[in-house]
Amino acid sequence: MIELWELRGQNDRRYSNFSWRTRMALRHKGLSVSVQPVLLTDKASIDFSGGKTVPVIRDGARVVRDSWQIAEYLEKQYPEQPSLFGGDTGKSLCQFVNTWVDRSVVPIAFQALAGDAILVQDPTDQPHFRATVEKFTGKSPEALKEAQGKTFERLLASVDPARALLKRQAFLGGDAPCYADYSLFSVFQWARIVSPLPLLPAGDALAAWFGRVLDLHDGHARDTPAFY
Ligand SMILES: N[C@@H](CCC(=O)N[C@@H](CS)C(=O)NCC(=O)O)C(=O)O
Repeated sequence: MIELWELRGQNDRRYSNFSWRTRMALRHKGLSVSVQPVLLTDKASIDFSGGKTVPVIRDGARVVRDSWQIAEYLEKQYPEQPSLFGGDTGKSLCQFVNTWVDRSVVPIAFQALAGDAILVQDPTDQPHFRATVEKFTGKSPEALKEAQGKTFERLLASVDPARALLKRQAFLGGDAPCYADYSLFSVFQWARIVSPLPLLPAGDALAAWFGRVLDLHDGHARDTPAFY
Protein backbone atom coordinates (compact mmCIF):
# COMPACT_ATOMS: atom_id res chain seq x y z
CA MET A 1 0.00 0.00 0.00
CA ILE A 2 1.27 3.48 -0.91
CA GLU A 3 1.64 5.96 1.97
CA LEU A 4 0.93 9.66 1.41
CA TRP A 5 2.03 12.48 3.71
CA GLU A 6 -0.18 15.58 3.57
CA LEU A 7 -1.10 18.53 5.80
CA ARG A 8 -3.80 18.57 8.40
CA GLY A 9 -5.44 21.62 9.94
CA GLN A 10 -8.15 22.12 12.54
CA ASN A 11 -11.11 19.71 12.44
CA ASP A 12 -9.09 17.40 10.20
CA ARG A 13 -9.06 19.81 7.24
CA ARG A 14 -6.67 18.47 4.55
CA TYR A 15 -5.79 21.82 3.02
CA SER A 16 -2.61 21.20 0.99
CA ASN A 17 -3.46 21.98 -2.62
CA PHE A 18 -0.41 20.10 -3.94
CA SER A 19 -1.40 17.00 -1.96
CA TRP A 20 -4.84 17.06 -3.60
CA ARG A 21 -3.13 16.65 -6.97
CA THR A 22 -1.46 13.50 -5.62
CA ARG A 23 -4.61 12.21 -3.94
CA MET A 24 -6.53 12.50 -7.21
CA ALA A 25 -3.68 10.92 -9.20
CA LEU A 26 -3.60 7.94 -6.83
CA ARG A 27 -7.37 7.52 -7.13
CA HIS A 28 -7.21 7.88 -10.92
CA LYS A 29 -4.69 5.01 -10.92
CA GLY A 30 -6.96 2.98 -8.64
CA LEU A 31 -4.18 2.54 -6.06
CA SER A 32 -4.76 1.96 -2.35
CA VAL A 33 -3.41 4.66 -0.09
CA SER A 34 -2.72 5.08 3.58
CA VAL A 35 -2.71 8.81 4.42
CA GLN A 36 -0.33 10.20 7.05
CA PRO A 37 -1.46 13.70 8.09
CA VAL A 38 1.25 16.02 9.42
CA LEU A 39 1.47 19.60 10.64
CA LEU A 40 3.19 22.22 8.46
CA THR A 41 5.88 22.67 11.13
CA ASP A 42 6.42 18.97 11.73
CA LYS A 43 9.41 18.68 9.42
CA ALA A 44 10.80 15.73 11.44
CA SER A 45 7.99 13.48 10.16
CA ILE A 46 9.00 14.05 6.52
CA ASP A 47 12.75 14.20 7.07
CA PHE A 48 13.12 10.77 5.40
CA SER A 49 12.03 12.42 2.11
CA GLY A 50 15.05 14.74 2.04
CA GLY A 51 12.74 17.77 1.69
CA LYS A 52 10.53 20.09 3.71
CA THR A 53 7.30 20.03 1.69
CA VAL A 54 4.35 17.69 1.18
CA PRO A 55 3.12 15.73 -0.66
CA VAL A 56 5.52 12.85 -0.18
CA ILE A 57 4.75 9.25 -1.05
CA ARG A 58 6.42 5.99 -0.06
CA ASP A 59 5.78 3.01 -2.29
CA GLY A 60 7.70 0.06 -0.85
CA ALA A 61 11.32 1.17 -0.82
CA ARG A 62 10.72 4.18 -3.09
CA VAL A 63 10.20 7.65 -1.63
CA VAL A 64 9.06 10.41 -3.99
CA ARG A 65 8.37 14.06 -3.16
CA ASP A 66 6.95 16.92 -5.25
CA SER A 67 3.49 16.44 -6.74
CA TRP A 68 4.67 16.51 -10.37
CA GLN A 69 7.49 14.02 -9.69
CA ILE A 70 4.93 11.79 -7.97
CA ALA A 71 2.61 11.93 -11.01
CA GLU A 72 5.51 10.98 -13.30
CA TYR A 73 6.48 8.15 -10.97
CA LEU A 74 2.94 6.74 -10.81
CA GLU A 75 2.54 6.87 -14.60
CA LYS A 76 5.83 5.03 -15.12
CA GLN A 77 5.42 2.54 -12.29
CA TYR A 78 1.77 1.66 -13.00
CA PRO A 79 1.44 1.75 -16.82
CA GLU A 80 -1.35 -0.83 -16.83
CA GLN A 81 -3.62 1.42 -14.72
CA PRO A 82 -5.59 4.32 -16.33
CA SER A 83 -3.18 6.87 -17.77
CA LEU A 84 -2.75 10.25 -16.08
CA PHE A 85 -1.29 11.90 -19.18
CA GLY A 86 -2.48 10.01 -22.25
CA GLY A 87 0.92 9.51 -23.87
CA ASP A 88 3.99 11.66 -24.44
CA THR A 89 2.19 14.60 -26.07
CA GLY A 90 -0.40 14.57 -23.28
CA LYS A 91 2.36 14.47 -20.68
CA SER A 92 3.98 17.60 -22.12
CA LEU A 93 0.67 19.42 -22.15
CA CYS A 94 -0.18 18.28 -18.61
CA GLN A 95 3.21 19.59 -17.49
CA PHE A 96 2.46 22.88 -19.21
CA VAL A 97 -0.88 23.17 -17.37
CA ASN A 98 0.75 22.14 -14.08
CA THR A 99 3.41 24.83 -14.51
CA TRP A 100 0.82 27.42 -15.55
CA VAL A 101 -1.18 26.64 -12.40
CA ASP A 102 1.94 26.84 -10.22
CA ARG A 103 3.27 30.08 -11.68
CA SER A 104 0.19 32.04 -12.74
CA VAL A 105 -2.71 30.76 -10.62
CA VAL A 106 -1.32 29.59 -7.26
CA PRO A 107 0.43 32.92 -6.48
CA ILE A 108 -2.91 34.77 -6.83
CA ALA A 109 -4.78 32.02 -4.95
CA PHE A 110 -2.22 32.27 -2.15
CA GLN A 111 -3.03 35.97 -1.74
CA ALA A 112 -6.76 35.29 -2.06
CA LEU A 113 -6.83 32.48 0.50
CA ALA A 114 -4.06 33.15 3.02
CA GLY A 115 -6.34 35.20 5.29
CA ASP A 116 -8.77 32.30 5.57
CA ALA A 117 -6.18 29.50 5.49
CA ILE A 118 -4.46 30.68 8.66
CA LEU A 119 -7.75 30.41 10.54
CA VAL A 120 -8.19 26.70 9.78
CA GLN A 121 -4.60 25.78 10.57
CA ASP A 122 -3.49 24.16 13.77
CA PRO A 123 -2.38 26.94 16.19
CA THR A 124 1.12 25.40 16.21
CA ASP A 125 1.45 26.18 12.49
CA GLN A 126 0.02 29.70 12.44
CA PRO A 127 3.23 31.67 13.24
CA HIS A 128 5.18 29.75 10.56
CA PHE A 129 2.45 30.35 7.98
CA ARG A 130 2.15 34.03 8.90
CA ALA A 131 5.91 34.46 8.37
CA THR A 132 5.66 32.68 4.98
CA VAL A 133 2.76 34.89 3.88
CA GLU A 134 4.60 38.07 4.92
CA LYS A 135 7.79 36.93 3.18
CA PHE A 136 6.07 36.13 -0.14
CA THR A 137 3.45 38.88 -0.29
CA GLY A 138 4.79 41.65 1.95
CA LYS A 139 1.36 41.72 3.63
CA SER A 140 -0.29 40.19 6.69
CA PRO A 141 -3.01 37.53 6.27
CA GLU A 142 -5.50 40.06 7.69
CA ALA A 143 -4.57 42.73 5.09
CA LEU A 144 -4.91 40.11 2.34
CA LYS A 145 -8.34 39.13 3.69
CA GLU A 146 -9.50 42.75 3.40
CA ALA A 147 -8.59 42.74 -0.30
CA GLN A 148 -10.14 39.29 -0.89
CA GLY A 149 -13.03 40.46 -3.10
CA LYS A 150 -10.64 42.03 -5.61
CA THR A 151 -8.18 39.10 -5.41
CA PHE A 152 -10.99 36.60 -6.08
CA GLU A 153 -11.80 38.61 -9.24
CA ARG A 154 -8.15 38.44 -10.34
CA LEU A 155 -8.05 34.72 -9.63
CA LEU A 156 -11.20 34.04 -11.67
CA ALA A 157 -9.80 36.11 -14.55
CA SER A 158 -6.46 34.26 -14.45
CA VAL A 159 -8.14 30.92 -15.23
CA ASP A 160 -10.04 32.21 -18.27
CA PRO A 161 -8.17 29.95 -20.74
CA ALA A 162 -9.48 26.91 -18.82
CA ARG A 163 -12.99 28.41 -18.71
CA ALA A 164 -13.01 28.84 -22.49
CA LEU A 165 -12.10 25.19 -23.00
CA LEU A 166 -14.55 23.90 -20.38
CA LYS A 167 -17.42 25.62 -22.15
CA ARG A 168 -16.76 23.14 -24.97
CA GLN A 169 -15.80 19.93 -23.17
CA ALA A 170 -16.32 18.18 -19.84
CA PHE A 171 -12.70 18.07 -18.67
CA LEU A 172 -9.37 19.66 -19.62
CA GLY A 173 -8.48 16.11 -20.73
CA GLY A 174 -11.53 15.99 -23.06
CA ASP A 175 -14.37 13.57 -22.29
CA ALA A 176 -12.42 12.17 -19.34
CA PRO A 177 -10.11 13.79 -16.77
CA CYS A 178 -6.32 13.79 -16.94
CA TYR A 179 -3.63 15.14 -14.61
CA ALA A 180 -4.16 18.69 -15.93
CA ASP A 181 -7.66 18.60 -14.43
CA TYR A 182 -6.22 17.62 -11.05
CA SER A 183 -3.60 20.42 -11.18
CA LEU A 184 -6.22 23.12 -11.68
CA PHE A 185 -8.79 21.40 -9.47
CA SER A 186 -6.38 21.52 -6.52
CA VAL A 187 -6.65 25.32 -6.38
CA PHE A 188 -10.46 25.32 -6.14
CA GLN A 189 -10.41 22.42 -3.69
CA TRP A 190 -8.00 24.43 -1.53
CA ALA A 191 -10.47 27.35 -1.63
CA ARG A 192 -13.39 25.09 -0.72
CA ILE A 193 -11.49 23.65 2.26
CA VAL A 194 -10.14 26.90 3.75
CA SER A 195 -12.53 29.68 2.75
CA PRO A 196 -16.20 30.10 3.73
CA LEU A 197 -16.73 32.47 0.79
CA PRO A 198 -17.62 30.46 -2.35
CA LEU A 199 -15.12 31.30 -5.09
CA LEU A 200 -16.81 30.10 -8.27
CA PRO A 201 -20.10 31.81 -9.21
CA ALA A 202 -22.98 29.50 -10.18
CA GLY A 203 -23.26 29.45 -13.94
CA ASP A 204 -19.48 29.67 -14.47
CA ALA A 205 -18.33 26.78 -16.70
CA LEU A 206 -15.61 26.19 -14.12
CA ALA A 207 -18.21 25.63 -11.39
CA ALA A 208 -19.85 22.84 -13.40
CA TRP A 209 -16.44 21.29 -14.13
CA PHE A 210 -15.44 21.57 -10.44
CA GLY A 211 -18.61 19.67 -9.52
CA ARG A 212 -17.74 16.97 -12.06
CA VAL A 213 -14.24 16.56 -10.59
CA LEU A 214 -15.68 16.42 -7.05
CA ASP A 215 -17.88 13.54 -8.23
CA LEU A 216 -14.99 11.53 -9.69
CA HIS A 217 -13.69 8.37 -8.02
CA ASP A 218 -16.83 7.87 -5.92
CA GLY A 219 -16.89 11.48 -4.75
CA HIS A 220 -13.46 11.11 -3.12
CA ALA A 221 -12.67 14.85 -3.14
CA ARG A 222 -16.20 15.85 -2.10
CA ASP A 223 -15.93 13.67 0.98
CA THR A 224 -13.52 15.79 3.02
CA PRO A 225 -14.09 18.53 5.64
CA ALA A 226 -14.80 21.73 3.66
CA PHE A 227 -16.98 24.86 3.81
CA TYR A 228 -19.26 24.01 0.87
N1 LIG B 1 6.50 21.89 -5.84
C1 LIG B 1 5.99 21.24 -4.64
C2 LIG B 1 5.38 22.26 -3.73
C3 LIG B 1 4.86 21.63 -2.43
C4 LIG B 1 4.52 22.66 -1.37
O1 LIG B 1 4.90 23.84 -1.43
N2 LIG B 1 3.78 22.19 -0.35
C5 LIG B 1 3.43 23.03 0.77
C6 LIG B 1 2.06 22.65 1.30
S1 LIG B 1 0.76 22.94 0.14
C7 LIG B 1 4.41 22.78 1.90
O2 LIG B 1 4.66 21.64 2.25
N3 LIG B 1 4.98 23.85 2.46
C8 LIG B 1 5.91 23.73 3.53
C9 LIG B 1 6.12 25.00 4.29
O3 LIG B 1 5.53 26.03 3.95
O4 LIG B 1 6.87 24.93 5.27
C10 LIG B 1 4.98 20.16 -5.06
O5 LIG B 1 4.41 20.26 -6.15
O6 LIG B 1 4.80 19.17 -4.30
